[in-house]
Amino acid sequence: MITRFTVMSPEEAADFVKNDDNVAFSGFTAAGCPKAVSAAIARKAEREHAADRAFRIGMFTGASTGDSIDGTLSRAGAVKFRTPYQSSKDLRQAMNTGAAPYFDLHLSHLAQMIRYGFMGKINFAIIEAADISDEGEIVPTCGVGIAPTACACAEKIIVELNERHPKEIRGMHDVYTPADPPLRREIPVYKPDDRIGTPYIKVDPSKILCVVRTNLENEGGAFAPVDEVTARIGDNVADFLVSEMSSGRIPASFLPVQSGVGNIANAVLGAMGGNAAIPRFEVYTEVIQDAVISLMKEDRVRFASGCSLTVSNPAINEIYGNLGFFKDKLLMRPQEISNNPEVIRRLGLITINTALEADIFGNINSTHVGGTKMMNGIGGSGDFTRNAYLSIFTSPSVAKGSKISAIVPMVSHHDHSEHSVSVLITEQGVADLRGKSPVQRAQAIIENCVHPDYRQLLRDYLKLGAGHTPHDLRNSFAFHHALNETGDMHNARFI
Ligand code: 0RQ
Repeated sequence: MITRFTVMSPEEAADFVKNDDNVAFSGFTAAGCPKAVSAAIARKAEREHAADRAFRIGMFTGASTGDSIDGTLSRAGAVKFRTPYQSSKDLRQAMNTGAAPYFDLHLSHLAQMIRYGFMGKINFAIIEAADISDEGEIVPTCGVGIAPTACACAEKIIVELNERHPKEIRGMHDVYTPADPPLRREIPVYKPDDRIGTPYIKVDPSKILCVVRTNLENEGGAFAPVDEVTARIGDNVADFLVSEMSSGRIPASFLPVQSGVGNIANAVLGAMGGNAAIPRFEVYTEVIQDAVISLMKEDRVRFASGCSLTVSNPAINEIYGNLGFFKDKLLMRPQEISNNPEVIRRLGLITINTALEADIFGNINSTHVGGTKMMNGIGGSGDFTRNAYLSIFTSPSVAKGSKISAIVPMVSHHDHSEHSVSVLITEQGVADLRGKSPVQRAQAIIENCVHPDYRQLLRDYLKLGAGHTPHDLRNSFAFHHALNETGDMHNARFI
């Protein structure tokens, strides 16, 4: 029950936010994000612009958001600055025309960068809550993100109290903020289900400007059904992991799994769960998706620690309707803990992320189409890949009706280097890159992962260069030139 805080409408709360302010939002993906106040800020921006007054804000989030943050504010032309990850069509367009400056960074870094003062002042934290006490204990909803640091560093806090989320989810979050250097100690997570913090974000109640009551459902979308390509990728990952267990390179008790976001990631987890040779496993990840919930019900996943419950609305309703079953199996942490390199290395994670483009030597582009246009951002893929026990990248071998080969001579943008990538898996097969020289890696990738349409072209490319990593710089981007000039990488020719 709220007794202490002033209740306001979204419009009244939004009115505190002024041109040029910096605002930090709770949540991670659309899960846990506020919706009403951000949409009201966008309407305020439209009114200000109509009156010929400037109105743009700096935006800090956990990861991507729902349409009520990135969609409404970018369509209103109200983005002064945005970090660290997004997946909105409208914001993407604004970023790629320069209308919305975007800083893409590893998700585990953002909260500490804010605390270090690297990112400037935060004027407002806008936090979606399932509950709030007079003492300033805020229970987040389905995603934590940077909310603890946002609350600690912001001058003022606006709380969106969303009645769709039951107060009884208190206990599903573990809020812990490491001390900053030189005082930082180890983060004492030794098992995925270790709890090290509080089940709420503790804030100074005097910083809470107001509470906005809402009853809005999550904005997350549904997943595409598994198709032939994603099913084959999933099976290839599961079969590879089984062979690693048989050879003793993964312990018989298995290791915790991190899996990226999207349809491929969902299909991979489904295939792992369906493979009887893989024992019941644990998940230590950032985004807990629908497949994890299904596998929990089938007793194939024992426990999942993440930063958000990025699940469809039927799945979230099922969790809330059956808290007795799910509450001790799901835990949400701030992203600087879910994605923490120290913890990832200690737990020995098997990490599975999706590439936009890979090159024959094992370098990965996760972010830029054609080397120039930002798709989403690096997200947590770098946090996990660089520190994994076993880092796997998956991708369909071709895109856009096979006019694009996902595997090219040289990546057009570089997010994950050959030094961090252990295994590449497409629907064609598996390239195990561990312990191989660049030429050996290229041979494994071309023969096992590349679509048959593009294999000969890439074999020919490999013969052109010399040196340890035999690139031929006149021809490294022949695939991309062919796509730009003819609309089809099949037309790539080497000079
Ligand atoms: O286009 O949307 O028009 O159909 O890219 O590709 O194959 O559907 O795969 O949705 O999993 O996205 C890397 C972007 C993959 C994502 C990326 C086109 C393709 C399609 C999407 P359409 P798919 P996904 C956890 C970890 C970085 C962050 C990360 C991502 C669209 O996984 O953002 O890993 N990763 N975070 O047709 C041009 C190519 C292409 C291409 C595919 N080579 N060139 N277009 N496409 N390959 C999550 C968080 O951190 C929160």
